[in-house]
Amino acid sequence: MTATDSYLLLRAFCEELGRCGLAHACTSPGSRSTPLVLSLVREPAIETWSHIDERCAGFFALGVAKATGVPAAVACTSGTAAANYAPAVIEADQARVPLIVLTADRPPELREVGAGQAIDQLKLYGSAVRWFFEVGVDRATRETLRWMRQLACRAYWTAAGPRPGPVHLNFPLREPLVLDRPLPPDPVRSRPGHRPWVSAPILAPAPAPRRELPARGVVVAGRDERGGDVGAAVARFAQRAGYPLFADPLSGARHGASAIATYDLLLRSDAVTAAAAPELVLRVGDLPTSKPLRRWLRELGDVEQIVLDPEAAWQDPDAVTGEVIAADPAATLDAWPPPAATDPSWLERWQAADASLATALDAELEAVGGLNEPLVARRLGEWLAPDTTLVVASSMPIRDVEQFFPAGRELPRVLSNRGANGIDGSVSTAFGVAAAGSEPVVLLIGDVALAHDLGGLLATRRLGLALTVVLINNDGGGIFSFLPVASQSDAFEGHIGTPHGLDFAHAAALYGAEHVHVQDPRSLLRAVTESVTAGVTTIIEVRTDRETNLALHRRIAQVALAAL
Ligand SMILES: Cc1ncc(C[n+]2csc(CCOP(=O)(O)OP(=O)(O)O)c2C)c(N)n1
Ligand SMILES: [Mg+2]
Repeated sequence: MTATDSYLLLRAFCEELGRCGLAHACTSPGSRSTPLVLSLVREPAIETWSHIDERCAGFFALGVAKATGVPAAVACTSGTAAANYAPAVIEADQARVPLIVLTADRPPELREVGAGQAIDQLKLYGSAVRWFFEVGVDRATRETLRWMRQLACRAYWTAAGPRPGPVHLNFPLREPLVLDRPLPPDPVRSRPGHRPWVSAPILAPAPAPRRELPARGVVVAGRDERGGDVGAAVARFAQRAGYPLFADPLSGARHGASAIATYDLLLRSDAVTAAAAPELVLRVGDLPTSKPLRRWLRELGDVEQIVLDPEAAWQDPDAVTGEVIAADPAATLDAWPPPAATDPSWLERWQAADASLATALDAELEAVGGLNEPLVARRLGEWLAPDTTLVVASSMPIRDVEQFFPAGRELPRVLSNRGANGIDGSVSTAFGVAAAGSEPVVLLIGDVALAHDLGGLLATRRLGLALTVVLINNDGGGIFSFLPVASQSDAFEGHIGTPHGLDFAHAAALYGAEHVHVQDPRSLLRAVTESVTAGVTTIIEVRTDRETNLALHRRIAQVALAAL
């Protein structure tokens, strides 16, 4: 294997990735990966994004793939560099996001003999990948070049579906790692008309057979980030069927007359749940985060619960689902005839409760004055234009968005790493979303999550990307104040709450971003608008207090119950 062999094979490989539809790849610096990285950079169909930190690169590619629905690639050198992709690979697996991981490795003669930067990279990500392949060291012949083209297509189509996810190809590469002569033309001609060597398009699963619907059903819609027509179809169906719709903002279905935005608060009321038992629950997408919703589903007893999932994923921690329908959700819902016998009072009761709760909620949040965590989530839902993408970090931000976001057709697109619920990589994911399109991207994030992925901010200076970061800084993990561990005062603050006292203005300065403190809704709106219109990365910091936030959430729940 000479450098010419490596580069001939990798050029064919990258060309095929581009022909399949891959448009973005993240690279990280290193020596062993040189042929891989240079081949990606030299492929005209692929835009490359350079990252120093492979963990950031992994999450950035995840953001690109989420935003576009198309596989994105990452390429790095051997050793711990490859291990740094693990969190993003795991998230991609659980959230079903297509990712192509390309790691450079030492050739066989340099493994397990004390050579530098050599670790066991075979099946490094375990069962988190849809496919692992050790590429091997080969001469570039007509046969191996054809095979390389096929390999690229197989990696692409395996990542793309039918159940999207990560694939890992490990490339042993031998020195010399750079060319000392011009690369000859490929003896194998690529397919005419820019077609890939192999096409294996994912066909939508067939719509499921229809069946009779009861008068009183409920639709639950969870995370579906693929940007297709599922959310709109869910909202249409719920309206046609006269069913209340509990749609998490990540579902794209939180609109229409059936949408019950306050379901998280509503379902805490025993009075409501006792008086309004459904005959059927139809679920689409992942299970929403809301604990009251999950408890309600668990306690419904014999009520029939059906899950519509194109890949028949088992999303049912409480073992309440009676049927999983592996079908195209949008086509199935659109074809489903409404119930023969309807009961208009069923939906009306939910709508009335939702309306009175929304009024009580707004009154309570206004009465507090200034800014607080629920209000930030609610106002972002009202203010952000529908062409904006809101990336929401795990912990309280995603919970507040689910609980306090309004319902409406004009909501921004909402994305969040809820496959494995990590607080890692949020900044990088948001920059990846920004890289994939030209529309504004806003990130709602807590201080611990921001501290975790501060390095992700490097994308603004090095890659020229803009992100509006709305930072809820309660100096620690506010979520833990809600949990029983908060009573363990000997270790709580030091090891769970983890206040850090960081002044994020320094981080902004280091990475060439703007930083501003805001304390009232008007300044928040102004700062967000300015950052979005100017296309300047800005950390807009809202200071809150963990104890006050806990008390506010409890009060809101009480006020809500009283309003019912
Ligand atoms: C990678 C990772 N490490 C640890 C956790 C556990 N965890 C969940 S929430 C949280 C605290 C997050 O704090 P912050 O981002 O400030 O949000 P807040 O809770 O204050 O809303 C932690 C450490 C996790 N989910 N992911
Ligand atoms: Mg916090």
